[in-house]
Amino acid sequence: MITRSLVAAFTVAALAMVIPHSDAPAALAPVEDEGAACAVPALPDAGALPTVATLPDPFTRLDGTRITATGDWTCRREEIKKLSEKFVHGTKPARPQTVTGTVTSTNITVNVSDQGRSASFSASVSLPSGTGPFPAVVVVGGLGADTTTIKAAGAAVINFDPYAVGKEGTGRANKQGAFYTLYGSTSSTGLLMAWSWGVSRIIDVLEQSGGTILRADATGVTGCSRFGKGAFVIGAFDQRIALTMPIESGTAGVPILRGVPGEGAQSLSSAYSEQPWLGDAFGSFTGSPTRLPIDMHEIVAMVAPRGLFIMDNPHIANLGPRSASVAALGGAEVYKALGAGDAITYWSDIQNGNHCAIRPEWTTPLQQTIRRFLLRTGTDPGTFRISAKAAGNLAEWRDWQTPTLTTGSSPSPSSPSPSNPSSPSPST
Ligand code: MCU
Repeated sequence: MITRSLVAAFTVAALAMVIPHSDAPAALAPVEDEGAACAVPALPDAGALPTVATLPDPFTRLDGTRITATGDWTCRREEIKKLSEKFVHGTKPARPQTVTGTVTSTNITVNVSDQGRSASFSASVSLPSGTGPFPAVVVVGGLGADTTTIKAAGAAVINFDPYAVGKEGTGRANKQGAFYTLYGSTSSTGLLMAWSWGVSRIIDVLEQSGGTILRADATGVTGCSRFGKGAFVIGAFDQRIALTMPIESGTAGVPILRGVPGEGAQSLSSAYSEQPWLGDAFGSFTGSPTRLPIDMHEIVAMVAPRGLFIMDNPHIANLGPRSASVAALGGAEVYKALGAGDAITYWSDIQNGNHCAIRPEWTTPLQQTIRRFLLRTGTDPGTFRISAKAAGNLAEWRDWQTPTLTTGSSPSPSSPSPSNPSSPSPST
């Protein structure tokens, strides 16, 4: 089956071959996965992985060569995506055979079917004042998101109940929710990726709706705690999402997996067994994250060059805020290499230590990132405001340096073409 995203990726590739990057049309529609057409080599076997104490080099391909051009990132990112699916999160299936639905000023419905199985879910909508169509922020799970500021900045709120797509409280062999209705209750895909799939289907419906109420090309996502883990994965795995804003996500969210044991954060085995958030395959790595050929700085990098605003809490060691700062700093190296160093913000410099509190320190950067990446009326640069209480040191975690990439694509068998970063460029 040739999926829509595959077709779109080929279209992007074909256009990019004839249109130099700088002249590419700004309005080229983003796709869920720009690298879907990349030829990714065979992934390593779980049993044959070397132990590597430091963070894997995001710029080194599976074949051992390093990328040299910005356009190479599309296919390197695809490798990271596949590694994450195999070892950490579980597979995100391509868009199902049928996606239909409706968008009104109060509600979005989504109907999906694939291979004879069908499911539906819905999300409520709350519009800001003014005249649409509006950009929208998907609020996952309703916890800790400053919806007053989001709406005051001019974005609608889509209240997404992730449990409709992937329920908590089930065993790994009995997963429930719309995702598992389609792909089976024994699917090895974890809840976070199921939630990601659900939000991607909401965006499919926004696209089909013609964007008269909510714009399909200006979607953000946020959520706190377990829903921050979700917001992170949702933003990483759909390149149509223009702004990703995880809050206090904790273990299995932003923090580097390799840093969690030393920091005394919620242990990997605790997070793995508390809920099936991560994929089943992660079960063999809870005691040995150093065997993983990937770490969360690369999930940060998957968001690049799109808007990313990571909010964290240095007052709760259980959340792994030091390890989260290392993930952000490591992922920011990819942002820098792509010329988008100011599209990422990490902010843990906050007073109130209550988990998922609405915080005054985040009001202004929240407004600024929404204006820049969703309304596209602002240019405020992102910033790193790391609390001294939980400041990680990237230098202790890496033995690679950040390359200076040439613009465009280097000749490489795994690069189909120069890619056109269809998400907003840092200067827009
Ligand atoms: C930080 O996210 C989780 C944490 O991983 C869990 O151990 C705890 O039970 O719940 C947190 C959360 O989602 O709080 C609302």
